[in-house]
Amino acid sequence: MSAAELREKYPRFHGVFAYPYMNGTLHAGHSFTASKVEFTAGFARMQGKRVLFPLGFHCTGMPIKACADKLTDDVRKFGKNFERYHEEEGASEQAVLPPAPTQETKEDITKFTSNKAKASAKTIKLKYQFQIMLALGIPKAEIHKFADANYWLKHFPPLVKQDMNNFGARIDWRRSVVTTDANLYYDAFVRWQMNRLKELDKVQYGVRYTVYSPKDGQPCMDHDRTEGEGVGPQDYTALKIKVKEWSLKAAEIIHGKIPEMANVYFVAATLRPETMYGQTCCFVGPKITYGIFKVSEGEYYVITKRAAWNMAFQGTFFKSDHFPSKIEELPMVAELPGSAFVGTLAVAPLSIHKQGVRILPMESVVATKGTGVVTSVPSDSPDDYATVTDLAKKAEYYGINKEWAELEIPPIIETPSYGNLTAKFLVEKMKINSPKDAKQLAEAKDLAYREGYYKGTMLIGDFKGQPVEAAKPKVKEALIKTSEAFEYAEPNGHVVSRSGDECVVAYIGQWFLNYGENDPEWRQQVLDHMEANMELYASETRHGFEKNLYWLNRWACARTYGLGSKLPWDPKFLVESLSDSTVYMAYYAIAHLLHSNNFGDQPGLLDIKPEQMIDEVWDYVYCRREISDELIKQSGITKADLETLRREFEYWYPLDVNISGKDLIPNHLTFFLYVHTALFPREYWPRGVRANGHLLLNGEKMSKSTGNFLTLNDAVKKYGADACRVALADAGDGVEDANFEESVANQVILRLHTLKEWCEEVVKDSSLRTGPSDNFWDQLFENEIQSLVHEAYQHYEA
Ligand code: ANZ
Repeated sequence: MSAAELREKYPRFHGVFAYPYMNGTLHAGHSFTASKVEFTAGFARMQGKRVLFPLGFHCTGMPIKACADKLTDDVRKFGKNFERYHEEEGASEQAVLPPAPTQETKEDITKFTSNKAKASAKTIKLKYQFQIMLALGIPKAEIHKFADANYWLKHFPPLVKQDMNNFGARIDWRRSVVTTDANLYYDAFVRWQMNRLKELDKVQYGVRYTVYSPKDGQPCMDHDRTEGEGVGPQDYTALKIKVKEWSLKAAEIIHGKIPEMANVYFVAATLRPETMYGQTCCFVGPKITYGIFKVSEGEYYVITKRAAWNMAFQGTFFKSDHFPSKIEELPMVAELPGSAFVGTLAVAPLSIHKQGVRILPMESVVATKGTGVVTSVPSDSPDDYATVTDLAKKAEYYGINKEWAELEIPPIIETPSYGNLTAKFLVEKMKINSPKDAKQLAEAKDLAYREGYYKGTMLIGDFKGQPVEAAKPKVKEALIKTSEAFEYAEPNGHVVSRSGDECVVAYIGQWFLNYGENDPEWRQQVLDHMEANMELYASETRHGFEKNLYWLNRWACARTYGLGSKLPWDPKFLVESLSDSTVYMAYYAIAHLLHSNNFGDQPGLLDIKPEQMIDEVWDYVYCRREISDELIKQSGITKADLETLRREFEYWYPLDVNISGKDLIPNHLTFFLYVHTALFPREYWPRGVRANGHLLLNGEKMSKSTGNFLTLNDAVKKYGADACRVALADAGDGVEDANFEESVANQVILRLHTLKEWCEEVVKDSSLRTGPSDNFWDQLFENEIQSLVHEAYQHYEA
């Protein structure tokens, strides 16, 4: 009998929710998602289906390791039981700690949700990791054990299991596993995936700009961040404007710090290299502090420290195998305020003003953007036009020579709407009177940029006559070729890693999964499958996927820091947490045959050892690829056992539904579809995804720091499993936010209680009729019940 026939004859249901991360126990949000699988699984069982609802424990990635490392520091600093920590520093913090998910003794969590606690809790930041562990309800004497990352893997899974059991979930725990090389079977499974993806050219290597944490010494992707989700690298052209003659003040300060013969450059970050012909001066923020950094014996850059720190990871000061770890390692030779540079004469590449342009002050320079050095093109930048006009008008006030701000402004770009001096046109038309009109200037800048880029034609230079869109990259390339500029990138927003580090952009070699536009066939395959064969329950989910498939690009799939499985062909890297979690649902199908506990150190039903699970065995089980006798012999697994593994997989696959919060559509759920289509035969591609909204608690956002927070353990203790289940079922069904109302849970307790009492009374009531139930009223009753059953059925099916 074929697998399809078997599934037909013995219908089954396989549903999962994204396995939870083991740095804590489950909160009500997890439980909400879990309840969707739980209810679907329950319904499937009542329909007579065989049901698989498994749950694994995700341990891959940075957070556990980062917390463990912080605890190691805390123990070193304060002692094993933190006895050297001075209470008074933390006394006020203790008073408003968030609720304690693993604190077995605490019954009443309402005090944490009082408004008073909320208001003050907002301001609290727990400084040390051991304090956070205390807040999680870990007894003080136990906390030092968590300095060993592996201890987390032992500690949390049993608690999660207990909580889910108390909740009444019908999970098949024989299928459980912890990820990473803590379970060697799972480790082999991950290696197999990565090997096959590489063979299929879905995993590639390349050098690129990536948001990076200097402290962690590795890329910092969305999931590794506490701030700056979605922020990526912004590319600039860094233009080298060479100093010809220092201002008196600057000359004084740098005297003796830079060799006489060295070239010093003001490095300006620009997005519009094509306008460089029109530079008339170069701006610095007078109150911003700049550093002068040594690039080589004869070359120095004037930029902000922040920009230098980014450049440090892009090959400017250090090689990629010697990245610095502390900002003090930057080769800074002098530090001075922008005001000191005013009047300096410097040569701006491509500018028509060959004799040089002046460094001038601009109040609106942003210290945290680019290099803090802004080259001025008043023909095309409204900000620049407004500033030079103002400088010329109030030269005396600014302490500059008027003519420094009055260099000729040449036309650079012809545009249909604004003529050939776009900035002048817009500033005058919009009646912008001062460089301080920030809002209007931003609007003008946007108009100027768009008109110039899409409709402009070059009036000057080597690419005269060409559209700006075409000329821009060519000018950039030419400037880089002559070493008058180089590429510079920085995060286009503030990014903080989970380890608390301010991130930069690094230019580094990386392994990545080639999702997105660079493999259009792969992307189309996912789209087609989704449109034709998947149940997505809500149009928002479909749109979410479509949008993300269009947008999502290469994904860095390896890291150097954290927990995980090693990349088989480059073992200094670990597979990152979203990349080892794309097809684990297939692992559940056979997990119990391989091992009988989370760590895989007790054998499963087939008594196979992890090292026997060679890549070809996984191929045989999952991909309908045959295996040679020789390889069977090499693996040492019998043909019969191989067949058992395959049969088990082919019965439980394809997966019926993967349920998760909608925030996982842009990453986990999309990766899940991509990798399934790459590795498995079409018959085994997923059949459904259900995305749900975030769960609110009593109508407000759940958050540990505000105290509006409920763990599964708390909820079940407080209301009992049944009332919790009803309240979760009542919370909501769609993609919009759902709401767990504690008052509903309370009411349910009451109703269930009343119902129970009523049942007991009726059973006890000896005055009621006995005998066959066949008269008219019996039939009416029967009919009423049937129609309710029918109605319920339809709701479950929807
Ligand atoms: C030359 C130029 C010509 C520019 C032109 C614009 C128009 P966004 O889009 O906001 O990123 N800039 C660079 N660093 C800056 C800083 N720290 N503070 C203020 N302005 C800064 O803006 C990028 C542009 O803003 C850059 O491109 C630079 O001016 C300026 F017709 O360079 B431009």
